[in-house]
Amino acid sequence: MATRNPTRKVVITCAVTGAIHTPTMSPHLPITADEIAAAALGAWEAGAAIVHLHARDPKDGRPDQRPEAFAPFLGKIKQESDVVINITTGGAPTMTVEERLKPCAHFKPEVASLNMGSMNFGLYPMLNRYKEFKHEWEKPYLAGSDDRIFKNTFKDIANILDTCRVNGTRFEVECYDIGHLYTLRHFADRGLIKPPYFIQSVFGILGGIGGHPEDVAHMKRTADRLFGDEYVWSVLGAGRNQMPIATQSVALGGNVRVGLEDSLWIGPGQLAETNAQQVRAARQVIEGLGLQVATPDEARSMLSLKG
Ligand code: KMH
Ligand code: ZN
Repeated sequence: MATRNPTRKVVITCAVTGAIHTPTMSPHLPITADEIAAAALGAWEAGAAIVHLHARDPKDGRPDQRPEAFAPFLGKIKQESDVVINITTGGAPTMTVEERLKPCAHFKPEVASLNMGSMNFGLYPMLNRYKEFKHEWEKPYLAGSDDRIFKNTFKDIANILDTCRVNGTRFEVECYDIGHLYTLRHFADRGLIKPPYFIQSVFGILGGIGGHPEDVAHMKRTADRLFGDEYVWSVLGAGRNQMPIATQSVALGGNVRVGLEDSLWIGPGQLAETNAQQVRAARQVIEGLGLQVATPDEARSMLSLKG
């Protein structure tokens, strides 16, 4: 990956709601289709080239992977913007891979996420921060992560690749640890995924690599060694890691992902009220370093998307 290019554009991805945080944790978490559409459009207006999307059940905010749950906000976002649509195939760690694949198979987006390994995904430490939960499902969902595996076997990964790539969908390759880079190399060597690889390195999930600057540097060094100039690097830092890691990535030649899926915060003890706020904060970092944010079409060309 070329690191010193003063004219390069930086791609901001915004993951607007996800499946990690629950409604009790923030009144600003987008839940309904209208809220998800407004969050995605606000992020695009603020400078995000890509929006990474999950759906939720509007009744209680639980993760919902039915294509019918995605349809209303996808329609609106496509009608009102040219932002790149990225649909999750991770869904929630409680879902089967078959369930997780449905919206990508149905909507054939430009980008889909692809999680590169089975892992522990520790949400249970968050339990202690809340005395009461708004909805019944939240507590067992968080507590259950103590004994739950986010399942992404080699067969699952091949299944997701095969199902989505026939539609021209390309992948946001989510790497939560160094081993996941080697798994990507394996699938690239099998010819199931083609460059440029869009590597989304995930830092600070309990069960994956930490959020220390050395972790970020090690991830990048390893990706450089395995993929040379055939990859586009992006990072996401969970929770309080979000902006420090975004800053490190931009300084090292990378791209950034922000959004309420990854962090509910805009500063210490201060909840982000919108996704756009986090996009603006990332943009400030990028422009502060003398760089520019990529438009959706520039991101399409950098990532060889179908458009
Ligand atoms: N929630 C993130 C840590 C997915 O949707 O496929 C990773 C993610 C997974 O976005
Ligand atoms: Zn996601």
